[in-house]
Amino acid sequence: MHIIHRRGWEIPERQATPEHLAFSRRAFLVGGASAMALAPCAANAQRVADLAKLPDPTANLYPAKRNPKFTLDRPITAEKINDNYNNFYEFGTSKYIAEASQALPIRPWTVKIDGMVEKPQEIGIDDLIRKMTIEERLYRHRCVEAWSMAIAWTGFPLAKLIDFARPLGSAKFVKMTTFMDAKLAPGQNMSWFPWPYVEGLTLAEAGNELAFIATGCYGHPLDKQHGAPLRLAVPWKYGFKSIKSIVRFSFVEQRPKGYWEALQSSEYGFWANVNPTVPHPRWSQASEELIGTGERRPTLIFNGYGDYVAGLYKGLENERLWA
Ligand SMILES: Nc1nc2c(c(=O)[nH]1)N[C@H]1C(S)=C(S)[C@@H](COP(=O)(O)O)O[C@H]1N2
Ligand SMILES: [Mo]
Repeated sequence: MHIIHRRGWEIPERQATPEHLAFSRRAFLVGGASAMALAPCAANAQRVADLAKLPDPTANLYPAKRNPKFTLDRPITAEKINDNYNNFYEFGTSKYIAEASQALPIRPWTVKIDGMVEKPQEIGIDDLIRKMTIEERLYRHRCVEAWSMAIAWTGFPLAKLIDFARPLGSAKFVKMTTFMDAKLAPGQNMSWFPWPYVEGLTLAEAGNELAFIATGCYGHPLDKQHGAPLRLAVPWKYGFKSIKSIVRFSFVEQRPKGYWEALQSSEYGFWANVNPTVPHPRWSQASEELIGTGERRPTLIFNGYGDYVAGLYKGLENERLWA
């Protein structure tokens, strides 16, 4: 049966509203026993830590120099807590997918760059990382479920990857896609979810200096549960925009439909910007719980990053900009 394992840092049920809950009944009816098999099991933190220590060909690049421009208004979330509280539906709908996600092989890992580009190409992750200069940045992360963390990411600006991709003038959006392998990722057998996970940004958003490709966190290569070997970090948007374990960047003319938008467009749209005054249809977005400390804080518009990004949305007042 579905057993809830709660630890000290977890948010009480009444405050945590899973992104997918509207589907749980349908999921139950469609998925039956297989959905039950995905019920959370307690992550074995030690085993996860040991697996994460396997050699990584880019390990000598870490820790990278911290970029002092990106500061926090709160302490960094303890790594142990962050490592054991994740959203990664490919490995199940609970927060305890850390152990299951270790099944993902992250080498070799090929990134495909295609669509409206001068020349479509494929590049191995280690070649890609070594073409970039990686740096550390401290970013806030605000999940649409009203919890937040503060993370030391390492990586490079998405703008650098776009320079490398050389998109054509006709490209308007970058569409990113996660790996697809239902044999490795049991969540991908849940056929009512729109696999593979996809997210998109306008090229203006993607070129903003905050849009970051994380290849590491907490001073070492990325852990699998965080979306190794490369994931997006767009801290002014709700967490679901920050797609994990990316295998493809496509430059396209049409606005891509993201995973959550495809699942439930009445709750999740394309822009997904953070705004405390616009509630999610099923709960308030006014405040957030800091995972690890239990502190509750008011949520800030654009998650506090308005100075960087508010200008991107001028003239789009008729769009649904907020989750
Ligand atoms: N491929 C993929 N990317 C994903 C998700 C997912 O389920 N699959 N979940 C998103 C959501 S809802 C959040 S809040 C963040 C969580 O990132 P974290 O586990 O590193 O905190 O990842 C985002 N990226
Ligand atoms: Mo999220």
